[in-house]
Amino acid sequence: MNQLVSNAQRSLDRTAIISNGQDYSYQELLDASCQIASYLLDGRSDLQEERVAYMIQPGFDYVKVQWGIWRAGGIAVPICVSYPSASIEHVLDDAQCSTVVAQDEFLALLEPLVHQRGIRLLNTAQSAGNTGLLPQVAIERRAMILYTSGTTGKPKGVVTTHKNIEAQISTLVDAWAWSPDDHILNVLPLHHVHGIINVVSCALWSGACCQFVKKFSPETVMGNFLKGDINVFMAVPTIYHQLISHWEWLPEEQKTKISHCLKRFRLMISGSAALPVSVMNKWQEISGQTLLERYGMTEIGMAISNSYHDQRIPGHIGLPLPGVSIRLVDEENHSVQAGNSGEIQVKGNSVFKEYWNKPEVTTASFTEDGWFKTGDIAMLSDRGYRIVGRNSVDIIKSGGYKISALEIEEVLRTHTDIKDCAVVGIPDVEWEEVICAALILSGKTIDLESLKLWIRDHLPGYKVPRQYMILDDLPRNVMGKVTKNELKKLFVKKF
Ligand code: MCA
Ligand code: AMP
Repeated sequence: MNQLVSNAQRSLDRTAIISNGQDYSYQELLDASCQIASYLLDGRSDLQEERVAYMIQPGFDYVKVQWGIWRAGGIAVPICVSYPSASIEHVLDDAQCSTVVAQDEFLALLEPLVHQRGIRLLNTAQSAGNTGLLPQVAIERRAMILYTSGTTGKPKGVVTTHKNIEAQISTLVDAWAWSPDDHILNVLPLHHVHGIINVVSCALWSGACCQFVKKFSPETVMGNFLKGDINVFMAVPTIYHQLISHWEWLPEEQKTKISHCLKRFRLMISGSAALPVSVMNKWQEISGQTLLERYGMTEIGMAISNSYHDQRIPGHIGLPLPGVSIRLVDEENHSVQAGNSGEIQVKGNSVFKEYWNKPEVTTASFTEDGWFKTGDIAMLSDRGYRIVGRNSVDIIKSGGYKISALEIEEVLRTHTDIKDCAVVGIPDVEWEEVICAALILSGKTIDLESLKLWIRDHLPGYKVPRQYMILDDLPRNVMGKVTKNELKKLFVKKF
């Protein structure tokens, strides 16, 4: 049986989730997810790894559907709630989904898409009353597909099994000393590992309470902290940056109240992007909390973490988590000596099974002896691992999201006024990188305001370029390849 479900049976009366101002016990979560599972099965005995997509705001409904899919033997495919139609279509087609479960607010957007494809559309509100026998799902079976950007154009589906997910969760529960008395606030989107595994699943595995806000804002977060129940928080560096800016504008009395309340937290964690030392230090001043920085990736869950019990080193990501093997290698795949930089490669039960329907890409992402190649470059010293860069200039990190420059370029090139383009990320203290697009026009002019609206129909907001530059030609090397580092310099100079 799914370990999350069997753990929940030990905490039936405890509060599992708080969302929309309502408390839900573990018993209610088990009952509701059983009803969803039966509703999905509709008389069958097992979904046999059918892909079930779901578009649901963070909260109780999200978790009951995720657990319902797992309990029915399906593969859970979360869809980002801010995706435009084009991005949703990619997920539905690539994962070959048989069913979509959605809240009322998304039905109008989804109806034409599922209709064209003959996909079953279910409404979360209609599942009540169904219960039946649920299948035994072996832990080697596939459980989830998350879409992640890479160095190929469109996002790829990362498949994890129940066994991978259980390894990812249990390692963190031990390493970060989760307990049933914990109460965490989730502000993260639930189509990525950070929110799904580190926040929601670790809390529910531990019999703790997970509280949701629909969307992050510093005011909502601080307001919830001040109620005094929350004692664990996890976020990306951009969020800590925004919380700091908000705190700095508050009246002195309010600042003191918030700082006092933050000092009582058991644990605050930062990840998904490099935590600037200035943000770590400022947060320490405000909250008395030394942020625990850790490193992970959709394909591997969390791999490297600063210590819960010992010193946390600024600018460093720590040491491998228990059960995770790490090596740093040079371009010929030879291990590098301490003090030299190399690509991080990972092995362990938390490493994903495959990219959905992409056997060649899966094979190419592992070495012959089974190490997963992350594309991140790090260095090891007696202070732990430190990230020093990335293999590819085409991977951009902004707001904690991993974004493919190539995916944005492919979309821009379909615009009638654009002949060619190149997308880069330039450094920024709040967002880590800001997405910038250089355009070569097919005609004389382009209306940038209407381009910005047009692109929002094709990509979610977090993948939309923030700065544009019109050029006669892109900087290129003698081979004709665009020199993105030169382009970055042009943007840095201009903005
Ligand atoms: C939004 N804005 C931006 C960006 N996004 N500006 C520059 N770069 C961006 N990427 C601007 C908008 O233009 C707008 O400005 C203003 O910010 C607010 O926009 P909004 O869309 O409301 O932003 P937000 O919703 O407040 O988002 C900020 C956020 C969000 C909360 C930091 O990006 C977020 O939830 N990030 C977390 C992503 C995450 O969970 N990543 C984990 C994946 P204006 O008003 O002027 O238009 S990585 C992972 O899972 C691995 C395993 C790991 O290691 O964790
Ligand atoms: P994603 O594929 O969206 O899961 O993003 C994973 C990527 O985020 C990694 O490959 C790293 O490049 C980056 N990342 C995650 N945690 C950290 C961290 N603590 N410091 C620097 N980069 C990080």
